[in-house]
Parts: sequence; C-alpha cells; structure tokens
Amino acid sequence: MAFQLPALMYPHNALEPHIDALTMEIHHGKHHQAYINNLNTAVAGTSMDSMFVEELISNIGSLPKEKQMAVRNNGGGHYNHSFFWKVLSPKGGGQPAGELSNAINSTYGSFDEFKSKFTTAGTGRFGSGWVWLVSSQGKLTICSTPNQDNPLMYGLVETNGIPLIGLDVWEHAYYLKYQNRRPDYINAFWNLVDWGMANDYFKKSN
Ligand code: MN3
Repeated sequence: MAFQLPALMYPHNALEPHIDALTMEIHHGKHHQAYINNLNTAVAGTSMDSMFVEELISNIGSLPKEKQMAVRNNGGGHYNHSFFWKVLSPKGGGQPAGELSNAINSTYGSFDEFKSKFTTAGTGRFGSGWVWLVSSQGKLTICSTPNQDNPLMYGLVETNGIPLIGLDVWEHAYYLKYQNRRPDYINAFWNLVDWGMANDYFKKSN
C-alpha cells in the first residue's frame, strides 16, 4: 500500500490571514505530495511500503543502506508535514491548558518565555528545517532539526521524544506572504496552534 497524501481538515483559506491560501495549496498539494511520491519510489517493491511512516523514520539505521537517505528526507518530509497540518487549526491560538500548561510554566517560567525560546530556535535555524516542542517522559525540550529530520529519528538527531508541536521554517512555508521575514511568520503561527492536540500528545507521552 503506497503512502498517500492526507486530506487537510480545513479549507486552504481557513488559516488566513496568518498563512495564505496559495501557500497552503502549494505546500500541501505540491511539496508534501512530492515527498510522498519520492518516498513511494524509494520503498516500491520492499516490505517498507507496508510500514507506518512513524515506524520507518524511527528505525532508519536498520533499513537497507541505499534506502536510508531517501527515507530520511522523504519519509521525514511526509511525517513532518502530516503532523504540521494537525498542529495548525483555524480555531487554534491562545494558550495551552491542563497538564501541558503546568509543564510549560515549570520548565520555562511562563508561556511568554516558552514562546520566546521557541521563536529564537526557529529564527536561528540556518537554512531549512523545523523547530519542535518535544516531550520525553514528560520532560519538555525545544529543539530544531535541519532539512526533514525530526525527533523520532533515533540515532540521527540530538533530541529524541514525542513531538507536541512542530513548525516548518523552510522558505516554502512562508515566502509568498512573508518573503524573508521568518520572524513575522513565526509570530503569526502562534494564532494557529492547536494546543488541545498538543496537550493530548503530552498526556500520552508521560
Ligand atoms: Mn514544508
């Protein structure tokens, strides 16, 4: 069974004005689809094509050597974008509640301080990559990964754990609306974060 593009749970224009409809259309329909096409080409005719993408990218070291880079880049791209579409919500924004709110406050002092550290990690990522809030047995960490790497890639990245939120800071994620102004894009992102989902992931990670 080949990997398939997941449908968005909202229309392309639902995240306006923070993320514009054309960016969503191209990002989901072209960029994400391209990672899936390349992943399918890489795993065609192998047992990898019946695995869950999470399973694939968590075990890259055990895959055939000649497939590892293609799975890292394209399996990573597929997982990261599938996750990202769920982090974003037209009803998002505000602040986390419940256990996650308590954990953010005790780890970072306040929600504003957390936002500031996450923003710094995003603006500081040189070139293309992602910034994440990760839980490892309830311990929160902000980390950033290059290219399509992510915290599930055991053995390949510095910080491992369960992603609670993730932000794509590749230029293709924001260039049409924000051009070179990555900090403005990150600032707008806070209006879209689905903290309810992040809190659910956090509870499952403990
Ligand atoms: Mn992207």
